[in-house]
Amino acid sequence: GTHRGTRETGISLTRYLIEEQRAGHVCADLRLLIEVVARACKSISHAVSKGALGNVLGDAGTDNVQGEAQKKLDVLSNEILIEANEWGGHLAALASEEMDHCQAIPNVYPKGNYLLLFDPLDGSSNIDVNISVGTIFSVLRCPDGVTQPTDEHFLQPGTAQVAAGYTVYGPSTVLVLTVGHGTHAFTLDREQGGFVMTQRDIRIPEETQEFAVNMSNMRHWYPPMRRYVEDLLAGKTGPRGKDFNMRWVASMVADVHRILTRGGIFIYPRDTKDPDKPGKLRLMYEANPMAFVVEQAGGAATNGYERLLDIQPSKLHQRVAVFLGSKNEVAVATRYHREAQ
Ligand code: AHM
Ligand code: MG
Repeated sequence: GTHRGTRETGISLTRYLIEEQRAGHVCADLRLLIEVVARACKSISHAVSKGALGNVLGDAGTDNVQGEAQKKLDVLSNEILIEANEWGGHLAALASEEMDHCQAIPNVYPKGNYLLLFDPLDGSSNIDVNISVGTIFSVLRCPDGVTQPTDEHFLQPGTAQVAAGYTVYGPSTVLVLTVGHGTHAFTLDREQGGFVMTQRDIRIPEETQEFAVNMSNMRHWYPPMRRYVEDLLAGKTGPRGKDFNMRWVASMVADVHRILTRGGIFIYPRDTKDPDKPGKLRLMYEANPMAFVVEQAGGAATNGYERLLDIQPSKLHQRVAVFLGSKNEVAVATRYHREAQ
């Protein structure tokens, strides 16, 4: 066969990970962990794509820890990820947006050195209308000497992530991954049953004329956020001197995937509707993994004031404001906020 250079696409996820191990970027355990997450995402992709035929649409009839109604597919995806990961020997514990506390690995299985966090099915309000949803995941190291990890051992800043990514279940299923050496995309080949690299070293354009935000919340926004978006809407003759287009899927994975592909800024700000909540999205399951992926693709991610990855979490289910995507546009949005301080 022909020899493929390591810079090419078309290689399997397995081969990419083995090459990363040879380069000293991942160890064998982390490689296996990522393979297991990818396998679980493949199962979730199958379940999602069956739709009404799989009897998986609709509500599960339960609430999660944040008091949100769970969809059947939220619960199923959570179970698939736990079942796939608990026996492999690479994890010390896992934590999910859908569970109150982290879950230790049962004693019948060997324990590994990593902590896995995930949002099993993000954007699940979109399931019943057949619009893209996704899985988001983040991997941390279990602190040295800790054999029974609890929630507090997960409270590490995003800079401590050793791997992160998401899988978007759209017209095709695409896994986007970083282990801290660039961001790469792998498309699920349904005939072969494996992920194949389709984009290597994704770069987010630094400039953009596209923003993503739920505009219906505008009246609840704080002044700097309102001023920033008003200036975007003012277009060519306004202070920004260019026209902006808007997109909002209401699935973070789909919105971030678009930004990774062609640039843009994704925003979920803090607002006055619920002044006690510092935003809607969760730092550990959504913001940090996406921030890692975006930074590794040359983009930026802040909470309007500081870099997301630098935030020291104080709670597992902590919420945060999110501004991420094209570097220069995130800098502008962050400047509006800092200047109003
Ligand atoms: P979820 O984790 O409960 O699915 O909520 C997160 C989702 C994001 O995917 C998306 O960006 C956002 O919620 C949409 O919120 P809204 O419905 O307020 O526009
Ligand atoms: Mg979510």
